[in-house]
Amino acid sequence: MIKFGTDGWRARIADDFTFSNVRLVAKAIVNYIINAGQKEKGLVVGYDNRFLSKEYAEEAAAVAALNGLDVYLSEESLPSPVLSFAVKNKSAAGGIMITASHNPPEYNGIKFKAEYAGSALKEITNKIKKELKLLEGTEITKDLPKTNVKKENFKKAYVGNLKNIIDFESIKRSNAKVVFDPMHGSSSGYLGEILKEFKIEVTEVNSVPDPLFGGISPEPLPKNLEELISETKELGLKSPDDLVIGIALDGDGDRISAVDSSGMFINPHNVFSVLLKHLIENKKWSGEVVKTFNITRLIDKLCNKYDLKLHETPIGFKYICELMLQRDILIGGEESGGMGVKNHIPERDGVLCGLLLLEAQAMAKKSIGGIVKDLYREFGEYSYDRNDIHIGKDRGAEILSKLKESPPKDFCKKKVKDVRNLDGVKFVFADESWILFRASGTEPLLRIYAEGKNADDVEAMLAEGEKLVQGI
Ligand code: G16
Repeated sequence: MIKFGTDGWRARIADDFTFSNVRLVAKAIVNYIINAGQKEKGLVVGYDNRFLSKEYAEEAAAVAALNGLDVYLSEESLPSPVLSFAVKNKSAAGGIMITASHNPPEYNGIKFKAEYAGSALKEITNKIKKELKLLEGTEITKDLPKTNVKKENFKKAYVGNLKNIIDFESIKRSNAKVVFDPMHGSSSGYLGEILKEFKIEVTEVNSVPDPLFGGISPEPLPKNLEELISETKELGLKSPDDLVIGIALDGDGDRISAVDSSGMFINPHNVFSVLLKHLIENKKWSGEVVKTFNITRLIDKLCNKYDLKLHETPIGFKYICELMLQRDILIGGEESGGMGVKNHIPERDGVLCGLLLLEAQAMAKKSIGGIVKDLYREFGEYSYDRNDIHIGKDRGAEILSKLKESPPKDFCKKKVKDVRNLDGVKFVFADESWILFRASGTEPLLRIYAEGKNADDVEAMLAEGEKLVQGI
């Protein structure tokens, strides 16, 4: 019943996600920490703005305190990367974050951030799963005393660190005008407040915490960003000479997408490409690059141009994190909008990436849309879209295994040049376009991702992909 997916455990509130199960998972994590000999380092606990997240966090904190750990519970809701940063800052054994991130409002979840301040790797979640198995049938007492849990504010230290990374003065001088959309999630009060501190003009939309997320899923996709798109466009018309940008973060602030002054959606592939160019050309940082299996070919082109080693991983930031722990990784990013950079934590961070985008615009003296157009001029256009189909887990697995066993020779009037199985099934075509079929690890969805040279090509591939899936 309790499964760790792409990042942590997620389940429907009051169905599987109950106080009793939260106590059980917290106890399994605590047992893992004790067995790892890290009890003395203590644990940090945080939560997002979802329904009962604060109460679930208090419960998890109480379980850890009862088992003799020093527990630091966040005073207020916070983005997941801020919780991860607190793990590093306090040299804690780990962090429990109550969040279901981008999932619909009826979900909640637990992400476990390990002592290195990033998502728990598979070997750790496997150990936690073993502990859970041992606890099977146990009921952890409710009404635990909450008095021996220390409340802390993790914001100051996190923001202080951002000031070491970001050149706020250059953003201020650039006449940046920002529209920020935290999607009613826990990054509200972060990006906006930080910018205001430096007197950078920012308008916030959807900033009031709402466990129903205004009726959408807090995933920064164009269909969920209507208000951000129209506000940014309006501001762009009013201030044609300024660097106007819209920035959206997901429900727990670890994913990003953006909008330019014309209302054009800047998807995570483009955000990743702009950041990579910025880190190399403007900040003069160096290192290797990691992309997940569903990221644009544009990253390959950029790495080739700058002579950077490129790694490719399955989907899930934990794979990028693993490489960040082992090697000198400059930047790692994924299609869902999770991106992390060096000199920080091995973790995706929407707040930091939003600030880096503003810095990129300031240093290039160009809007984000302008930077993306320059990239397209240099490397050709890359168009992208994704289609999520509601399909049960077993049916999804059956479809994927059929596609693996007998992939088509031709697809959408193109020859299939290569079939790749790093995560799901990917067909690659001679013109570099590709389509990927994969089961989500966070929701009961089959995702179809496609990249092509223009929007019509992508639309045709996605339509054909859906037909192929329905026919199996
Ligand atoms: C989670 C994971 C990400 C992953 C995303 C989508 O994001 O942490 O690494 O890219 O889900 O995964 P899937 O396609 O398996 O649903 P978040 O922001 O929800 O934690």
